Amino acid sequence: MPVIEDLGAVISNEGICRMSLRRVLVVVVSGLLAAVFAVSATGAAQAQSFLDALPNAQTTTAGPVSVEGGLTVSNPGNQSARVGVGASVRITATGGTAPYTFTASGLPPGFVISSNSSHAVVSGVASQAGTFAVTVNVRDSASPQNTGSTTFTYIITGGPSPCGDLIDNGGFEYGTSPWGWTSTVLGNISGQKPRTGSQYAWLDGYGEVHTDTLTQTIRIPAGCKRTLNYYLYIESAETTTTAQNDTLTVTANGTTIATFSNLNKAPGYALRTADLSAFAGQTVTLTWTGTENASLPTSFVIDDVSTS
Ligand SMILES: [Ca+2]
Ligand SMILES: [Ca+2]
Repeated sequence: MPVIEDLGAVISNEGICRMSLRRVLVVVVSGLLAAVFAVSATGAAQAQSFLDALPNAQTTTAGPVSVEGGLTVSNPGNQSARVGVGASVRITATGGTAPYTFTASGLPPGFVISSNSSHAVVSGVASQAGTFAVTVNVRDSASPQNTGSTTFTYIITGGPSPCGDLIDNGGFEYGTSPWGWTSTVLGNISGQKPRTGSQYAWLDGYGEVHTDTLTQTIRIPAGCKRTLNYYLYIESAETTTTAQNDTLTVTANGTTIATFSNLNKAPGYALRTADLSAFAGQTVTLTWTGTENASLPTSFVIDDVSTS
């Protein structure tokens, strides 16, 4: 019987194979044909009794891959992902009659199944930690229709996302580590005010030729599109409305991501942001460089640095 030979090639797990085209239930044990019953309520009960009577009880459990009419569904194995981080896995159907229709149940919150005629993708950004038993069902285009399914476990782990705030000590309240800075930039310096807490970074403000720097090196995980946030207060004695005599340049690994000057002076701290998405997967040194000319001081005051 060529049909059964075909089945023997695709079944590696014990269980019941429903062959709707042939109208029989085939019981396979250890990959070998063990019994055949009619497709009916009576036949199914007989098949179950047959399996229950086998000495090894586990043979009554169907395997992770079901087969009907030669339709098989790939099993991707158990999956894992983190809350807040995108993940995806592909499920493929073979045999039967394409195109196929896929549905899923038991997906982790935040995940969906999408499919084309030959395969499906379970993907999303998990919103909840836990262990989720996922079942993917597939129907083919035969008449009568064949169905198959596969099950796997999705383990979602919580905790802080690796895409969270990558800046350490962004408010400068916990000493100076891991910041790099030129002399007298960091601390509770008389003459300016912190935005929060008691510490901040103060670049320049001398009214003479002078350069101050502030740096921190961060590691941006692959796939994490981050934005750099910081609060900047620019105070200047410069009165020109056209000349950038004193400047602040912000760089990421030497690439300029923001520039300011005495022309941007304004009362109070203002939130500034810069796109770091191009640096995903890299170790990035962020540098604020303040440069003054020979007269009329400009202060660049920074507090509450973060990434989001
Ligand atoms: Ca602070
Ligand atoms: Ca100046």
